[in-house]
Amino acid sequence: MSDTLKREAAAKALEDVRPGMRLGLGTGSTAWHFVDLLGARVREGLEVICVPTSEATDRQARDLSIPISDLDTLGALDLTVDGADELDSALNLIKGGGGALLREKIVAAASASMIVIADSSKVVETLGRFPLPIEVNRFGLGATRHALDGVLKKHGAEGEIRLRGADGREPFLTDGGHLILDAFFGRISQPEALSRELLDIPGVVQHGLFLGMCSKAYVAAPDGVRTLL
Ligand code: ABF
Repeated sequence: MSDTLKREAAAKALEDVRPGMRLGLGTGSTAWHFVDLLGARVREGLEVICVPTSEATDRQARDLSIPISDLDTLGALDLTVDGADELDSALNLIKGGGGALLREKIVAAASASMIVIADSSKVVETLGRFPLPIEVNRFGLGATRHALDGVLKKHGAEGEIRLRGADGREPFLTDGGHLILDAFFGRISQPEALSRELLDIPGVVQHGLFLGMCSKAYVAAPDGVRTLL
C-alpha cells in the first residue's frame, strides 16, 4: 500500500518537470520511484540534466541512462525532488534517515525550488517523533559528543551513534565517510535555535532539519495526492 502511495506522489512531482530543467535527485524509497518514473520519461525523449544526492541514486540514475552532472558544472539547479522522514504543515522537514542528508541539503540549497514527495504517514504536527540525524566528523568524536550531549540535554533529547551490519556493531558511515548520531526528541519545540546550536559545534558536519527549504509537498493518501504549499 505505502509503496503505491509513494509512487503516486512521485508521479505527481514528475508533472512539475519541464524539458531542459537541471534537477536534483533525492534519495530513499520514495525518491527511488521518482527517479524510476523520470527514467521512463527520459527514454521517451525528455531532456533534463540531473545531480544525484547519493551514490545509490547516482547508480540508479546511470542504470536508467538519465543524464548526470554535478553541482560544480551546473552551478545551480531548477528543482530538487526528494523524500523526507517527517514534514510539518509549514513544510519544515526532518531528513537523513537514509544517511544522505548532507548531499541532500547541499543540492536542495542550490535549487530554485524543492518539492517533497511522501505518503501521508510522514506528516506530523510537530517535528521530532522521527529521530533527528546529525552527521558528525569522526575526528575528535569524544569532544563532539560532549558538546552535542549538552545541546541535546538542553532540548530534552538523547543521542546515539547509528550502527549498521547484521550484528549492529559497526558504525554506519555516510557517503562522505562521516558518522550519524540519531537524536531522540519526541517533539522539537525550537527547531531554529536547535539548528543554530548544533551547527555551532565544530565537529557537526550537518543535521537533518530542513527549515524553510521546501516550497511544495505532494502527500499521497488512499483518497488521493494532496498538495501542501
Ligand atoms: C531521503 O530518504 C531522506 O532524507 C529521508 O531520510 C529518506 C526518506 O526515505 P523514504 O522515502 O524511504 O521513506 O529523502
